[in-house]
Amino acid sequence: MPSTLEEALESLVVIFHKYSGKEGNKSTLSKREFKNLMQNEFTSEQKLSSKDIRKLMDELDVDQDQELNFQEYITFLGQVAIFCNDSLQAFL
Ligand SMILES: [Ca+2]
Ligand SMILES: [Ca+2]
Repeated sequence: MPSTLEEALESLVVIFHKYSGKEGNKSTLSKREFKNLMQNEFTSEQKLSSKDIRKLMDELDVDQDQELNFQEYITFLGQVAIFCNDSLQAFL
């Protein structure tokens, strides 16, 4: 039986492909795919505007090919995880 961490990692991969396979290159996220992912998978009250999402995508697109590959996506999730950890520390 997979551990909680293994399940979480699998989810990161599955969610990436759920969106990356919608159009164009099946193994990268286009701007539209990334926007859909952000809007559907991040449910915090503070929704990012389309403009914010575009800006974020530009920052994350290290090789500037206008798509997010898995490496760029996971770097982003790493940053989100660090942010969550910092927020959590404030309550400990
Ligand atoms: Ca794609
Ligand atoms: Ca890229």
